[in-house]
Amino acid sequence: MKKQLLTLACLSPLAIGMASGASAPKKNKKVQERDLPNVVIIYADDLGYGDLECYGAKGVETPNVNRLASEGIRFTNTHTVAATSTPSRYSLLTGEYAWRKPGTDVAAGNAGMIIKPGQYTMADMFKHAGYHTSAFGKWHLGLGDKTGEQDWNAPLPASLGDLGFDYHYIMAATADRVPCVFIENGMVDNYDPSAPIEVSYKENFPGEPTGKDNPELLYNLKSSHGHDMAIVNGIGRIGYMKGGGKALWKDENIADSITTHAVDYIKAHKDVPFFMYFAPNDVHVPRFPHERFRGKSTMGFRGDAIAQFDWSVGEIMKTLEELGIADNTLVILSSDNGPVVDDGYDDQAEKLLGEHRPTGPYRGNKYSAYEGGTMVPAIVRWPKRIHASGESNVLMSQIDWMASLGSLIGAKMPKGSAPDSFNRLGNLLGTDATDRPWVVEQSSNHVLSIRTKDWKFIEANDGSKMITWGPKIETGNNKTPQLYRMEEDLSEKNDVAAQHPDEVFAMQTLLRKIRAGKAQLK
Ligand code: NG6
Ligand code: CA
Repeated sequence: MKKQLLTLACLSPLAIGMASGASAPKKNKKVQERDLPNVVIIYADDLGYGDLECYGAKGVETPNVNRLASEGIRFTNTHTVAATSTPSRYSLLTGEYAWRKPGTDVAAGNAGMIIKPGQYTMADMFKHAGYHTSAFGKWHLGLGDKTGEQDWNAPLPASLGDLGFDYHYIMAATADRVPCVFIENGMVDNYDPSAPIEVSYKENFPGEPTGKDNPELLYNLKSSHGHDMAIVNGIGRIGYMKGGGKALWKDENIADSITTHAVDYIKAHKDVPFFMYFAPNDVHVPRFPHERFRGKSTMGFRGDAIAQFDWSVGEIMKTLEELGIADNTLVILSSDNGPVVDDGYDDQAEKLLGEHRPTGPYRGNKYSAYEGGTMVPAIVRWPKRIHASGESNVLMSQIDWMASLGSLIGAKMPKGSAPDSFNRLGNLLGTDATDRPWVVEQSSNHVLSIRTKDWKFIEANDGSKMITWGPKIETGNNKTPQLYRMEEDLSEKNDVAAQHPDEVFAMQTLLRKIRAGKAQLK
């Protein structure tokens, strides 16, 4: 590859721009452009394996994602680490299985930082390799140094800047959790001094309405389960909140806000290598897409949110193309966990589903130990290196993306960092079709499964068969270990554990080794 020295000093700060409030890249003499690509990870929320047109979606068009797939590689056997957001994101960004680390379950909006500043993150990795680094959209990994003690009216004492991100414009947790404001570089964006912000996950603030007591105020979306605490923008939330004023988001504008900031960031950093973690809110609840996407699908707001997600992808790609940097930008598109249809709001998603199958052929959903919980779409495009467009059914886990990208950019990973992440760059770039020998999947109640190309093993657990607190979802729990033959039984219908005791034993032994951190990949 051509090696060229890039002197950042010659770039004028104005050229780099501050349009999105992003800080200008620091002058760093060590920064060399080794013809390395920009790296953009587009990480959707709750987008299922079957939710994109190029993965068989019905009733919604996703032309921008389809194009990405047709110009790159469409993966058909990619797994998240967990069936919910916080643990999946933790694992993606640290290369450590979340189940090794207490406190990585679905986080409240006032959780303190789950990744500690001393921990080596994917952002650190890119930053140390000379990249400018950024995060947009859903965070859900805690902010500030202490849970519940953040002062949202002042700069947060700890935020993404301490984890290697040079710039961030994020939501603290999810759209259904307070605080309902964007955070830019550790401070509430568009802060309104006339409406100081208070947040509690324990008790309401005197005089504030709640979804539970004032359902008549839920003028935008009613809740189907939970989501009955603070009311913001006519929608019930998880957690209590007071104030916010003009800083409060309007759900219909979330995709626009996130996408616009990301586009501005790309424009401002077109001349330096950048890493962007772009994490849209779509298609997580509350689904309340902008008017211009309403009716774009036959499925109501859930399908319309998929169309909105596709639009965001299109804006990012269009920007890269217009700036002439798309060819040398590695774009990875995926999701944080499987899909859920009714996740607590009365948005008619179930009624209007029609023939659409959010999990494709897979059983279970978000939260579940079945494949529907962790099987997700994955698309990789990098015209400069990936010429053959096509499809790959290589068995892949997101846990490996940190080490793989590290290898691509020649990162020096400190000892002990990304302990569960293996360099499988060839899988990602389509030059090596060797399957990962196994991947581990974590359900929402911490049941671990092992998936190989041929088998699926779910460890024994005596929890309930169905989620007990709202969504009508099979957990995958069973008092005895389950074993499925994935080649002939994609939808995990026939448990063959009793017929294959040796295989069950082998899987249990392997899982024990993995838990002990002693399972190496061959
Ligand atoms: C659940 C929420 C659900 C969603 C999920 C986390 C209720 C009733 N349900 O507890 O709506 O927020 O947590 O989703 O509160 S995730 O994709 O961020 O992991
Ligand atoms: Ca999610």
